[in-house]
Amino acid sequence: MPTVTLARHGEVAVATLDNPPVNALSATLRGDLAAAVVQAMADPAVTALVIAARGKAFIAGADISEFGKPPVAPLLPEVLESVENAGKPVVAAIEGVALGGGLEVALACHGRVASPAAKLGLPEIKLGLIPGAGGTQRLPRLIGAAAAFPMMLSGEPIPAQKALALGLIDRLVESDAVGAAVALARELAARGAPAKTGGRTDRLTAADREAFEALAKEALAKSGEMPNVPALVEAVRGAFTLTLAEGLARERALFVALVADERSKALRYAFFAEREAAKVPGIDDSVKPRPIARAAVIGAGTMGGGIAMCFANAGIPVTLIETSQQQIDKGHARVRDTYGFSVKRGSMSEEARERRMALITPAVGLAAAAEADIVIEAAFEEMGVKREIFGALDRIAKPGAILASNTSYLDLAEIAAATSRPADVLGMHFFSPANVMKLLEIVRPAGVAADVVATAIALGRRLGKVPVVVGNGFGFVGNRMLEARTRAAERLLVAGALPHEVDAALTGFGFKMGPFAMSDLAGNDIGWRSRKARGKSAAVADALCERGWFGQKTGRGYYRYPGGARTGERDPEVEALIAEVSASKGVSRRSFTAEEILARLLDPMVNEGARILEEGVATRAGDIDTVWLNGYNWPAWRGGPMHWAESVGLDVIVRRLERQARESGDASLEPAPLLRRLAAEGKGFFAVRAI
Ligand code: T1G
Repeated sequence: MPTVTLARHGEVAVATLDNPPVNALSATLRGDLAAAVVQAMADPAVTALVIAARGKAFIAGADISEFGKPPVAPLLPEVLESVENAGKPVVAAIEGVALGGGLEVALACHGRVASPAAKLGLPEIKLGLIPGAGGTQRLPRLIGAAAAFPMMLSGEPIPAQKALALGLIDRLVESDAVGAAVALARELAARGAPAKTGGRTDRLTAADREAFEALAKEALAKSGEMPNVPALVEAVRGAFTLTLAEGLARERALFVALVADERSKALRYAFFAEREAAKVPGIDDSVKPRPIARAAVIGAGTMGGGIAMCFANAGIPVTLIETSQQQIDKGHARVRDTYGFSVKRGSMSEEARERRMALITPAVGLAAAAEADIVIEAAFEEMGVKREIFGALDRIAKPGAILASNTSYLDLAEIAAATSRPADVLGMHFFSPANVMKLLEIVRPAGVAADVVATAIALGRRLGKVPVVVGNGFGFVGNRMLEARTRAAERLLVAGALPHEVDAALTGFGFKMGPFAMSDLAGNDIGWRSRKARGKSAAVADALCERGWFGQKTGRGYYRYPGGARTGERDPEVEALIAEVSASKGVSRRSFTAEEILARLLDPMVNEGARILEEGVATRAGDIDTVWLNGYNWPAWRGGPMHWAESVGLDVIVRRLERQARESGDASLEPAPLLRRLAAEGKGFFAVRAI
C-alpha cells in the first residue's frame, strides 16, 4: 500500500499520507512524500501542493523505532528542504496531532491550516532529544523564540486555538481542513513566490532574544543530568546568531549526538516499554471492556480520596463511602483541600474544582455502592477487613459490577473467595498520591474474567494512568522489589553504612529520595505493622519503632525533624542505636562507597525482578521497568531496574550477588536461576517473554 497518494483538487495537488497507526515518518513515508513533492512541482498543471493525512494523527513524528539504526535516505531534513524550497506553495492541512517531525513538516510548509481538535507540539525533549529537522530554527522564526523555547522545553502539545493565537497556524477551520488548505494554497499561488518560514527574521527581535535568554538561564539551572536542555538552548540561540543553513547544521549535529546518548536510549526504550505493557496475554481487541458510567470508592482516607479524585478528574461520577458521617466529612473535606492546593497554585480554576467536587458524592454505608459499575475498595490493609467488605459488596453491588481492591500486597484470590462472583474481582493498585502517580498495577488473580481485566486496563487509561497487568503474588511487582531494597538497606546499616550515606547514594543515582527519608515520610510504623503481621523483623527499623520514632509525623525517625522540618537532620542517637545493633550481631562495622551501596541496594531488586519474570508475575522485563518508572520515581533517563541491569551487565550482577550472599549468609541473595542462565548465555532480559 502506498503511504502517500497524490490527487488533484483543480490546479492544486493534495498529497495524503497514510501510514497507520499514527503516520510516523518511516523511511518509506519519507521517500513517498519526497516523491510526491517532486511530482507535484514537475507538473505544469499544478500551481500548489497540500499535505494532508488519514487517521487519528496528522504525523506523530519521526519513527522512533528507527533511531539507533543506520539512517535510511531520504533523511527528514532533506525532505523538508525540498518542501521549503519548492517552487510552488505547499500548505499543511492538520487534523489530529502534529508532533515532532510532524510539526516540522508543517513548519517547512508555506502555510498551515488546522481543525479545532488538532494539537501541535515538539515532544523530543521527553525522549532525551531536541527537534532534529528544523524545529529549533523554524519555530522561533514563526512565533518568536520566547514562545517557541517553552514549547520545546516542556514537550507539551498546544491546542489549535493557541497555535492560531501564536501565529503557528494561519487558519483554524471547523470542518474540511483539506478544502481550506486548498483555498489558502490557491491564494498563496496567486501571490507568487511562497514565503519561507526559514527565511523570516521579523520575530527574532532584540526583545525576543532577551526574553529567550532569561528563559534559557532558568531552564539550565534546572536541567540536572540531562544534556538535551543545554543542547536545546544552544540550538535555539543559533536562530539569532547563525544563518538558517548554519543553524540547521548546528541543530543536526546536536541532535545526532543526543540520539547516541545512553540517557536518550533509555527514554526511547521506556516509551515503547510503556506501550508494550498494555499488550496482555489473552486480552486482545476481541475482549470488550464493560461500560463504566459510575464508580464507588470504599474508604475516604488518603488513598480512597485520591482514587475518587481520579474518577472526578476523568468526568466519571463517583460515590465516596465511609463508615460514619464524621469519617466521610473528614475524607470529603480532605479532597476539597487537595483540589484547593491546585487552585492556590493556579493550575486549576475554582469552577474546575467545583465541577470535580460535584462529581464526588459522599455517603455512609456500603449500600451507596449499589448502582456503581465498578467499586474500588481502599480500606484498612487487613485481610479480615477486606473479606468482610467484599462479602457485603457481593450482596449489594449490581450484577456485572466489577469489585476491585486497592490492596498493595494482599492475596486477591483470598479476597475474591469472600464473594459469589470471583470472576468479577481483581486488584487495582494505585500509588500514593493516587491523584498524581501514573502507575496502576492491575492484579490478575487466577479466576478473574478476561473482560474484567480489559475493563480495568481501559478504565486505567481513561483515568490517565499507566496500567500494568501483574500476577497475584505477594507485593505483586513494585512492592515486592521495594521490599528487597528495604531489606538491603537495613543490611547496609548493620554492616556499617549510615542512613544519610545510603540515601545520598540513591539520590546521587537520580532518585528524588533515598529509602530512609522515604520511610520517615510515609511513616516507619507502616513497615513495622506489616513485618509483625508476617512474623518478620528488621533490627534497626524495629528498634526505631519501639521508641515511637515513626518519622516526620513524630518529629523523628531515621532523622530528626526539628520544629516540623520537612528535611531531616542526622540523629546521633539513631547512629548510636545502629552501632549497638551491629555490636549485638557481632558485626564489625566498615565504611561503604556510594558505588558499593548502589550495588547492594539495586542488585537484589534486579534479582527479585528475575524471579518475578520466572514466575510469570510480570509478562516481560519492560513491564517491570514501566512499574518502577511510573510508581517509584526511578530516574526516567536510566530506563528502569531491568534496563539498568543490562547496562551494568547481568554477569557482573550475578558475581556481586554471589559475593553478597556469601558475606551475609542470606540465601535470598543467591542469583535467581533465570538471572544466572541469561548471564551465562551472555543474553539480556529482553529476550525473555514469560508467556
Ligand atoms: N514512532 C513510532 N511508533 C510510534 C510513534 C512514533 N513516533 N508514536 C506512536 N507510535 C506507535 C506506538 O508505539 C503504538 O504502537 C501506536 O503507534 C499507537 O501509539 C525528527 C526526532 C501520537 C499521541 O514523541 O505521543 O519526531 O503499540 O498507543 O495513545 O525532530 O503515540 O500499536 O504497536 O501511543 O493514541 C516525536 C510519540 C518523535 C510522539 C498517539 N514524536 N507518540 O497516542 O497511541 S521524535 C513523539 C505519541 C521526532 C524529529 C524528532 C502517541 C500519540 P503499537 P499510542 P495514542
